[in-house]
Amino acid sequence: MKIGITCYPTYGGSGVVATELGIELAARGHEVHFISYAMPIRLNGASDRISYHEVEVTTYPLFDHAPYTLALATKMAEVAEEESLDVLHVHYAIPHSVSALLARMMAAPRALPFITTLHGTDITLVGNNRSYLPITRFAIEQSDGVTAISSYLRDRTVREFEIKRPIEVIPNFVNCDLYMRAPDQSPKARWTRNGEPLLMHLSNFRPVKRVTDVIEIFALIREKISVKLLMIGDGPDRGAAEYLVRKKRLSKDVFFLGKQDRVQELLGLADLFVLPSDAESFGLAALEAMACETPVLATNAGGLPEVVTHGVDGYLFEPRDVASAARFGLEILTRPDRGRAMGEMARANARRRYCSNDIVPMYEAYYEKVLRSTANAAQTAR
Ligand code: GMT
Repeated sequence: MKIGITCYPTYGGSGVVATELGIELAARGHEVHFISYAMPIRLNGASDRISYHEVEVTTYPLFDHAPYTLALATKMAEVAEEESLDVLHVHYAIPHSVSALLARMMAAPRALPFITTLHGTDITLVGNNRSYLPITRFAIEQSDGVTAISSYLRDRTVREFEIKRPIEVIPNFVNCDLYMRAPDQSPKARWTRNGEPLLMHLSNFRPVKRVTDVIEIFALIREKISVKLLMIGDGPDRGAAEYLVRKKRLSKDVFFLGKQDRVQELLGLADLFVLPSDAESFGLAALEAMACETPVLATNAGGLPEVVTHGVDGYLFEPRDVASAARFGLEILTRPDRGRAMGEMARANARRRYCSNDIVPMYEAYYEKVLRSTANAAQTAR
């Protein structure tokens, strides 16, 4: 198939999923065209079956806000025509599904079906805003196919947006051959001494991630044992987290690494991964850690209980309950045998339920289903 993919190319889970999907689809022989305003992170030079088409947004003094949605729609229609695309697959509903809808109309009478994958904040935060809700609902209903990355997100979308059309759950995935425990644990010595355990957090440091709670949890654990923390990623709340570290006099124990490309090499060194988000439709970073045999301490929020099994491959706690989180964390870190056993279960569960080898064929089958029903509908209309 010839597939056009649009996503936010910046540091966010939906962009990562879209990019990994494109890479996996290309490896399986499909031709993939990324259409976005910047090259997605993790994409550079991935495959010669992947092309990147940049959307240029022209500004004009009259425009307070450059109309990206329109420039994207135009680019989608152009690429579809020039590259004979079979299908467009947009990740994150706003505004991508609206652009795809316009592109489909521009391409007519040529068929250009589009699939929208819902990732989370497009529904739970942004889409729920009154100014976006009606158009998001409209574009979801108009999509030729809609998928959600967890049952939680599917159910919430149907309930809150009163969606009538079917939404298929195709969960996020991880490449289990790439994400695995580092056989050589020596790089850990860059941050730890004398076998100290290492905690890790990875996110885009947006308010919903509660990065200051990571520091609070770490501080409570640090009161009891000698331990270190790596904070990976960047975003609006990094400053608040760094300030809290200084205030709590933990600067020698906490390391902020900023954005990292090869996170699998770091996650495989951790003894515990911490994700205290207020909301999380899936929690891709938790899954990536699990594939690396790292047990997870996460909130009992959104889709996270679909990923982490409490007491088996990690622990779940109520959002903002940092005291319980620290207690669970200490249980793992003070009993390394228990931590290792949970880590092994984490990898086994990630492999069994969320390996790219099993999930990517679900997308292929879904594309084929959508293409078949579009072709049938066109035939009936003739
Ligand atoms: O979490 C974010 O701020 C980024 C956001 C995105 O769309 O880029 O992440 C969402 O999509 C990820 C990939 O499907 C999920 O793993 C995250 O759980 C989801 N974030 C939230 O629901 C807050």
